[in-house]
Amino acid sequence: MIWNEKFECLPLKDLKNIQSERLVKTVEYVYKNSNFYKTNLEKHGITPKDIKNIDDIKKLPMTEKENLRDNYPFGLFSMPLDKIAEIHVSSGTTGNPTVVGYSKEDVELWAEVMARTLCCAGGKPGDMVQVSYGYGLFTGGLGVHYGALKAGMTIIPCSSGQTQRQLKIMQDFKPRILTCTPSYALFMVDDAKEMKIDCKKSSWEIGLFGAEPWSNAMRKEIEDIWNISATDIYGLSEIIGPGVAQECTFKDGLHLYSDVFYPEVLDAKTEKDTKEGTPGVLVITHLTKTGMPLIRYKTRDIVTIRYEKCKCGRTSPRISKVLGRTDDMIIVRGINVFPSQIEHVLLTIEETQPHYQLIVDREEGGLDTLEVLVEIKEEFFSDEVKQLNKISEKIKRQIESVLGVGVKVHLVEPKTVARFEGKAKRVIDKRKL
Ligand code: DLL
Repeated sequence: MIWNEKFECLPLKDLKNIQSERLVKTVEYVYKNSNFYKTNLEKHGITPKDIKNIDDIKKLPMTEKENLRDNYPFGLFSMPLDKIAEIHVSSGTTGNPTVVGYSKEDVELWAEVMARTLCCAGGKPGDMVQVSYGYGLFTGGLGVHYGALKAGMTIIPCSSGQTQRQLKIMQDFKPRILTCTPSYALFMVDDAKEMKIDCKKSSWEIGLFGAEPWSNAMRKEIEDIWNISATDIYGLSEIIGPGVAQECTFKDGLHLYSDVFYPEVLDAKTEKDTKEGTPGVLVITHLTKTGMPLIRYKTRDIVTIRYEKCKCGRTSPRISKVLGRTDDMIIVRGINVFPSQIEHVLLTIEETQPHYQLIVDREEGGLDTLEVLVEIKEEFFSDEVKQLNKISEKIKRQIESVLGVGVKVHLVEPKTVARFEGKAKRVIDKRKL
């Protein structure tokens, strides 16, 4: 089912007209309501009069994650705080996290794009949805929740964790749709076996899996184990959360709702449009948001884009699965982790050197593990296990409180972590993503 046929199947010419109209309005809006954008546009010698149609988007400066961080917490809001309806936070690099503000209309937009998303994956009103993304500052849980409510579905707001309870709910309530990270979909298998559940007989027919990179090989594994149609859902907090792009049942690229989020895929160096099908950085402009609209926001996700109409009838452009990042962010159990956050912690601990390496792996059950190798300073290195354990416990506690994800800390002797003359290779990712 197509939730909003009018907008999802717009003839391309009409789509372009709508994008043009909306871009003109958005630029006028941010110029009037956001000090950040007024200053930034003026700095680039641009006024709203210069923007007459969607092609003029190329005249506008980019917005970067640093702009959000430097204007922490509310500096990018285009609305007084008392008109903001909801705030979400995602992890940033060192220091401040990224804060996102939604107006009431933005929350309504979120529900709309997530209703489109759930139907795009094969859902329909009346379906029961098990929401196993985390509820809270992370956008996953609430995003799916709003969309399911709008689409007239029955919501089971499980949030993440308590796997055996999740599985009992699946058996007893028989939800048709499961939404969680792909690694959690695999992680649940061990518990299911313990509970003597025949995974192939699960009630789930459709899964919306995202928030972290995953491969087609992993899709096949999940589909075989759970007897489910596993689809890819993409989004990021800065744009809206989940609900930016979603695979339809043909699973041939993710439909990006370009009547509300205008995508560009640009060469990382030249910042010119890449050829269709050639990887580049996904840059997105909000066309209708009011709480915190962003102009040409660099997502740092690398994708390809195609504009041909899909067999499902939708005309929105399709992006590929995320192929990589232009920065060093890694995603561990659905949580965004920047190596610099760990470095920052290590610099505050007197017994350690800021020489470290992160080893990411995936256990057989699908759970990601993050191991931190840390060099200890010469003067603190000792043969006393108790002493070393105390230090590694301290490091573990501090890193975990910053990242919000469990880590294993492994102390190593001075001068044993590899040194790099150029760009340090801090992360060894052994997962087959
Ligand atoms: O992960 C929003 C989300 C929730 C998407 C639930 C899908 C499902 P953030 O925490 O801000 O938001 O992280 C955004 O996660 O820039 C990508 O690098 C990565 N990401 C999100 N979806 C996918 C996906 C949510 N399907 C960052 N494949 C993005 C690969 C993904 N990476």
